[in-house]
Amino acid sequence: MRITIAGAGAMGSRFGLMLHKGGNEVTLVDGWLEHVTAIKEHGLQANFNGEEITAHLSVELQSNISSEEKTDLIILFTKAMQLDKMLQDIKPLIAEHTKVLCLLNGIGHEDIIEKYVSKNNIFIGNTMWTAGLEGPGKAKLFGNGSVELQNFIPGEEETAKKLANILSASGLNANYSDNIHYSIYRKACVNGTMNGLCTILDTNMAGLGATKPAHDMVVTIVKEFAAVAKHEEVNLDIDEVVEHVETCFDPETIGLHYPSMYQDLINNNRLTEIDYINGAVSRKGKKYQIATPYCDFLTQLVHSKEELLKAK
Ligand code: NAD
Ligand code: AOT
Repeated sequence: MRITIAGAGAMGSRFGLMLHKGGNEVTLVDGWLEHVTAIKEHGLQANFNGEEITAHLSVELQSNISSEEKTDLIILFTKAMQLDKMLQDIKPLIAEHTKVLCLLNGIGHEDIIEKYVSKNNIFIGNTMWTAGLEGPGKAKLFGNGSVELQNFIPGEEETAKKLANILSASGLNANYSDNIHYSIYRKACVNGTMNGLCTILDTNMAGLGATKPAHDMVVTIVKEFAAVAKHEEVNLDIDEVVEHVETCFDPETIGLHYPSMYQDLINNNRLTEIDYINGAVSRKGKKYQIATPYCDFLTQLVHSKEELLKAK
């Protein structure tokens, strides 16, 4: 299967590497020149569960995509604010049969994807895998994860199940979901609590979980997400979601992970996805006349920190 990873940073590298090891013909596409050059020259290097490995993957700069290279499956793994430009740049890869799977964190990416891809070819989901980059061409990958995905419109269930099987055959532990909007909101609650709070408090998930106010903050934020989701006919089970979020505190599993927002702002001085997570809930709250004070405040705090650090 010809698979293109559109956005080959930390997560794109993980998925690209695992799908390549699983025997697929994988091409990484990215806009970061130093990263693309490093992979071209030395292969994708990774510390993969403690072992140093190198994978010689095909890689292209997104501004160099030509119209002859149609692909079977595109997995989108940009940061949310890079998604529209990526889709514009990879238009030549999209044939009539090309499936597009979006696994970004955050809510509402389908509004952008629909501008470039016919609805029957769009698949949406989320992932509990994690990843980090140590520098251009070098990924750090540890722990376990899973993927949930579904067809965007009815009628493509069998294809969605096949896609899940393709990912699972490479160890990505993917499952078809019959209620992906629930699953996306449930994962957004993980990011809506961990990402902003760890970034502001300068800690990893285990560190946040070890503080006394963590539980109350998690409950309050999850309730805000749930109130907004309810307006979209997604009825989150608040207690279950809080429990799910709090499993991430465990230092024996993924508690030592610094969320991608922390990696962006604190490690790399980059702008964050806050507007697509807590900021999205704040905007929806205003539209639906639901108060979301913790999401509003956390969004403002992260934006202030972006300004103070002159993030780009
Ligand atoms: P990433 O920032 O590592 O990669 C996204 C893009 O940014 C790539 O094009 C990459 O090349 C570029 N980039 C990365 N570091 C850069 C740097 N220092 N300078 C210039 N460009 C750079 O993003 P990611 O962490 O792989 O996340 C992709 C999506 O997956 C996001 O929506 C994220 O929220 C989500 N996600 C991330 C994780 C995680 O553990 N990292 C887990 C689950 C979901
Ligand atoms: C994460 N992390 O989603 C993944 O870093 O943005 C991120 C992210 C799975 C479980 C817990 C946190």
